Amino acid sequence: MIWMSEKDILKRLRDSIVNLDIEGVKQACQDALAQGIPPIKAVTEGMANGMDIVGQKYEAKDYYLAELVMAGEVMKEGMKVLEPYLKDAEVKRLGKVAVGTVQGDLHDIGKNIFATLLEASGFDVIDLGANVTADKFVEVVRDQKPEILGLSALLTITMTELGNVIKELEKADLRNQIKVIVGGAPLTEEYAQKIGADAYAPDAVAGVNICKKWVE
Ligand code: B1M
Repeated sequence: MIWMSEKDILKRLRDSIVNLDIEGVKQACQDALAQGIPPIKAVTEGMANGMDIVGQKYEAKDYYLAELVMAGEVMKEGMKVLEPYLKDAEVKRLGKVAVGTVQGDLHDIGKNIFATLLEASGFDVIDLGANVTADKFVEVVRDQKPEILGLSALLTITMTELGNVIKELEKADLRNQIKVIVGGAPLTEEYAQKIGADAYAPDAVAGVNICKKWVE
């Protein structure tokens, strides 16, 4: 590989997402690893920036749903290259976290990154996927007794579902047994407080740090 600066590789990662270029993203991820760029940086300062641009293009009607779908696939292919390097460490086990994207919401890329980083940090992760009902979250908290529940929502219309899950945990008398952390682009600290979550994570790294503090 021809030597490229970190800035150039991060730009290539971003652009290959924007250009919906699967081969390009895989190659750029491999080049990032070969050049010693931390894989999390390749995600957050490379590919995720591309996703933001895709989102802006979608709003501006330059891109349509097909391109959103494709961008999701391209980012997942990039993640496949990086994931083994995000989770290589043999680390002390820290506890159990159940994670999922709430009902009505199919966005799972940010939630998947959060889950991967949790595993890399030593948590056992129960990944419930996307479009998860409040009943399912309650059932898992009751039966599998994770210490932490991580809820993701990417749409303004599904944000309200976060509060609903917390209410259902209260109704089931389980709320005081678990810490609830919420994340996703439309959320804010204030919103998280309003719905009674224990924490809001602006990004996956911050989320994992909060979880680590809770179990320390
Ligand atoms: Co959609 N989508 N999408 N989409 N999509 C957004 C979210 C949108 C902002 C695009 C836009 O208009 N600019 C917009 C939402 C507007 C709004 O509600 N405010 C939107 C829309 C409108 C829609 C549809 C309604 C489109 C339609 O059908 N007409 C539809 C809804 C489907 C549904 O869910 N019911 C839809 C569908 C899709 C696809 C399925 C095609 C695809 C998702 C594929 C997938 O996830 N498997 C998709 C995509 C790719 C996007 C964008 C472009 C990228 C999302 C993404 O993966 N970002 C997005 C625009 C954007 O976000 N800029 C958009 C990268 C990812 C790393 O970031 O998920 O934010 P993110 O995760 C971050 C943090 O938020 C945080 O950590 C991550 C980084 O460290 N985080 C957590 C997230 N969850 C966390 C949980 C935690 C901790 C941290 O603890 C529990």
